[in-house]
Amino acid sequence: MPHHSAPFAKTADDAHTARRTRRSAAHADGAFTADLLGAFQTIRDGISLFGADGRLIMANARFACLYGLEPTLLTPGTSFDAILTGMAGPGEFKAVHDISQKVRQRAAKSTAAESYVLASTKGRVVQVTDHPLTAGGWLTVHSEICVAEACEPSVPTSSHDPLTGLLGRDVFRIVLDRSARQCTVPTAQCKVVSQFALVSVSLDTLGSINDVHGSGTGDAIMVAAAGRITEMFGDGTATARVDANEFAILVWLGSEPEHALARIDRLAKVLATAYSAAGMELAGAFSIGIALAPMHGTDAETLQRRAEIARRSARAARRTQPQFFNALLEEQAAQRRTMERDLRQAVADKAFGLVFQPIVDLRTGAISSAEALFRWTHPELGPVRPDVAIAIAEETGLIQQVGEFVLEAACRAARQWPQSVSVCVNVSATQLGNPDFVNTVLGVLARTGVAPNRLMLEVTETVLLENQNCGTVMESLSAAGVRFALDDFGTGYASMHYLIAFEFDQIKIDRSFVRDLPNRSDCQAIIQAVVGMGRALGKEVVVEGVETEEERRALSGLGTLLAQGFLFAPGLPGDGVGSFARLTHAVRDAKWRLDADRSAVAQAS
Ligand code: G
Ligand code: G
Ligand code: MN
Repeated sequence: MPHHSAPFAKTADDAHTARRTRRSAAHADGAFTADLLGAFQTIRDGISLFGADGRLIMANARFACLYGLEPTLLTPGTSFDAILTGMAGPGEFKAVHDISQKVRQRAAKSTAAESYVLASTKGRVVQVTDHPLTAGGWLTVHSEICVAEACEPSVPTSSHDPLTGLLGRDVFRIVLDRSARQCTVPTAQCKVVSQFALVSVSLDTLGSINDVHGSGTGDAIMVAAAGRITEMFGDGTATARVDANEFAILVWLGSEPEHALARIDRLAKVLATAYSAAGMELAGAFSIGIALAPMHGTDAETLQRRAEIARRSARAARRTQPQFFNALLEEQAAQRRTMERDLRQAVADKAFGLVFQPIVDLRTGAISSAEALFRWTHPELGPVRPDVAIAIAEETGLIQQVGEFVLEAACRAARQWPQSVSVCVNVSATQLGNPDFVNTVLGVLARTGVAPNRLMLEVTETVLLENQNCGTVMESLSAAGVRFALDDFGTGYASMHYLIAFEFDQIKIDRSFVRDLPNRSDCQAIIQAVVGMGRALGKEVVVEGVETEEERRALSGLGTLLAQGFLFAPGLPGDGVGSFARLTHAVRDAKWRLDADRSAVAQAS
């Protein structure tokens, strides 16, 4: 037992006290021990005190009662092993043997208190906290967190989640509460800090797994994931299922925090490997967030909130590696809450705008259609990125209203344009998955008097992937004459399957293929192939993100007919008097260059 420099040994008096404590613990001398034991008997928690030799110095009656131990085992001098055997027996705390090794190691090395959780097969859950002693040995506090039968109304009776067998939400909250209270912030008097990590894990694709493969498959994956968590953190670590698709793990960092954190990293990899369920190999998308105590919080609520903020940020960035909490994330989360609140008001006030970006026919320079792009300027935060605003609208259930606003405003603008020019509107997963969307679209078309074939709905592959109802909604709308574009083609799965499974009229090649196009023979080859495929399938092909004259010229050589990008025009106001003239005016320069190009070719030949 290494003697860490006791923070008490400062004055002669302190040194004397420390020496005396050491001597008392070591010798367990009669009167002093009896006094302590008397005091211990009045405490609600079980208390046990072991010496450096691994033998019992004293334990209170509550300790014996919690684990159903024979009273004879409480005799001073009983070995730790004998008591563990007793615990595994009548009280049925089977896991105790797994942790005994760890307890000894901790007692030998650690200077900080650490907790773990023991559960009996009868449903009793005990949170155990070891306090290593300066003199060697350890004092342990055993707090009952859940009882088999409700003898106290304040204690939850259902300790475990019935599906996964992990701890349930209420019990976990109590464990977290106690642990948070016990992890101390270092002060001048006490440098000993018990640190732990609260790990929040969610299976983000549980909903879609349930929808596609049935909830039995979703359950099977949750059970398998819980098994992988237990395998990695089975030794008394509190592991819980806290929501339908959410796990929580409380990991004590002890004297070697980097080991514990590496274990969490490994868990991320382990969870991400495929699951065999319903005769298939299925992957699950997990997100993991970590808040550290006491660094990120010293109460359960703060720690839970911050671990969740970290997890959501991992989710938003589609990171599979654990994300630690940091202050910037909290600021972003606060901004998001502000936006959520104010988006509601903006919906009520219809305080949004649209801009329209022309799609140009490269042969003539004429505008063939224009894409409506959503714009929202927050009163304090300024312009909000449309993908962020749309994501918030989806989460808050405001997407139907926002979507209808966009459709209506886009069609109202298109009514003022030439009949030959279509209007393109982006639609999100939640919109297209809702069967009511068919009537929303048809209603808007009827109200604005725009012909259905002048409306082109832009859909990304992710939308199709995340939603199973899309097919039927698209079929109904196609039957009514509405057209569809496959947006951002090439960035997702570039699945040829979608091109035949759904009725797309147009393919929009993502702008990433256009960057530096004149020097990229690989991108040229891809664009040429997609253009050829579009021609063969009878689908229009649009190249997005054309920014330079060189890119345009390279594209013309690849047989591309339609293009969109800042070279022609950015998004522009497209509504009101003279709106179309404004769009035409913007692309006039491009048209002029096109004509110049053509006459140069004529002169050369
Ligand atoms: O215009 P900007 O580049 O900032 O748009 C960023 C993203 O937001 C683009 O991917 C675009 O498809 C999306 N977006 C813009 N307007 C809308 C809209 O009205 N509905 C949906 N679902 N997405 C939009
Ligand atoms: O994902 P979607 O294709 O719907 O995205 C459209 C977005 O692309 C619009 O918000 C628009 O602002 C942006 N965009 C349009 N043209 C260009 C361009 O030439 N370069 C870049 N970087 N972005 C563009
Ligand atoms: Mn688009």
